[in-house]
Amino acid sequence: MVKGLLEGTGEGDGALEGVQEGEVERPSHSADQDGNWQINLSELLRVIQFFNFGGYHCALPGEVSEDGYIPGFEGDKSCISHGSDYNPQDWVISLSELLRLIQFFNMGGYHPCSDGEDGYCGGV
Ligand SMILES: [Ca+2]
Repeated sequence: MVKGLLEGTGEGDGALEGVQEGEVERPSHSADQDGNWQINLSELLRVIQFFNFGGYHCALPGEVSEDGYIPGFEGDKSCISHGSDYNPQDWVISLSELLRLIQFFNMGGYHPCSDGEDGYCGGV
């Protein structure tokens, strides 16, 4: 069965590269709560909140959260991490990670791009 799968996909490495470099439909940024490909002030302030709290964690069922996360490092971390937490992904929003989002805010928008350090590029 494994042999059949390998033969079916042809060159394994090529298939993987295709997925990484192709036009992958990327969902909007976690910080972009209304999904309009723009970071507005309230969305930016939310991530500044995570920054100020020294981390964030997943909101569990029953916990009230506008975006599925709760400020503060201590807590559940079984959900998908926030899009602003990528360098490194450590449940802490560093200053450089925050500045990245401020860049999107200042540029009036962002879009998916494979060249972006976080999978996005600034600008509409
Ligand atoms: Ca981080």
